[in-house]
Amino acid sequence: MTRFTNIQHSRRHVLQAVGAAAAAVALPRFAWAQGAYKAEYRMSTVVPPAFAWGKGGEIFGNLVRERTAGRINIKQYPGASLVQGDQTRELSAMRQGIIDVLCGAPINWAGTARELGVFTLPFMFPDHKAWDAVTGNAAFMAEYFDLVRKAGAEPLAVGETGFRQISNSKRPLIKPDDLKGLKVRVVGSPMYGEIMNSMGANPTFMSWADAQPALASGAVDSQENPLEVFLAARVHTLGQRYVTKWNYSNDILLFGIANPVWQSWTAADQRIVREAAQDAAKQQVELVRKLFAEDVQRVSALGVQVHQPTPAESNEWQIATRRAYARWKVQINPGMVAKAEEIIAKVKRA
Ligand code: X2X
Repeated sequence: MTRFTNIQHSRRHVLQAVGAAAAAVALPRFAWAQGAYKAEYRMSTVVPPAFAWGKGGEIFGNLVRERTAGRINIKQYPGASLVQGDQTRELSAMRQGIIDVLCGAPINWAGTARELGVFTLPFMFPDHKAWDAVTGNAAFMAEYFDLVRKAGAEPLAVGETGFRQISNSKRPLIKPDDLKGLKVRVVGSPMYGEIMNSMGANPTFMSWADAQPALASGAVDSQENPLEVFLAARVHTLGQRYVTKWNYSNDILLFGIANPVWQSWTAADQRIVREAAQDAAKQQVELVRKLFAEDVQRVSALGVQVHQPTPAESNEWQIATRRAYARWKVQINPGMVAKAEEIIAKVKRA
């Protein structure tokens, strides 16, 4: 045996010994951790409870507090304030222990866990029926939830952030060419940037906190968000006069708990928290859908011109984004996107 392998050998021995010692102390510490609940569990939401999305977080926190008699106290931090407003850092902050509870859109975490973006491809879902078929497919969601666990969180339930619609200060957007030269604020998802680029727009990546002053000052001309966000944030007061309700992307709202926090709770509490998230998600989806049904009327009443594309126009938008779709399907998760496509095709045929 050479000297070199000898050293390797003894090093392995030392590592084994250290490992065994760690395991010996880990067991009682883990048992202790099960009883050690924190006084407060921090939940990040990008927007506050005046928005359906933030409301979902509020309902969840309240249900958990009531049903655990205050044992689990979830405090909501809206405005993504735990990450200084930079919503793209939510998932990495959760991994670092800064955030305990997620109630957010995976599109914001594209830089940390791109594979979670399977719901956000352009014009993937023709309607809510298709969206429901995918998010309600047990096998599909089991696979997705495994990805969430690998990303560091126990997934509990899925709400809906809402179909995203584009607005701008300059002109009605009827066909892809109309986007040429517009400065469009998008969230920190490179895919959204590419979608805008493919139609000749100039995308800029910005947090929601930065987007509002940028719209107000005219530094950007355009943004895209569900109309319930447009209404709650009063985006029409930021110079946005034209809306196209093109339904181009509809992310889930993921309710999840950081893995180590999840493991520190008793099985009984885990069950309570999971059910609370499912109940909150159900209420949140109902709220988003109710707001979706009335949004054209409410946005129009503010003096904003709302365009609802005809099927032929929708087809044009879809064609313009087809390459971006194909490229990002491969980069996000080709297998899962293909499964979603199959589920959607079946719904369309039915
Ligand atoms: O920043 C946005 O546009 C928002 C609120 O929709 C997201 O967090 C993705």
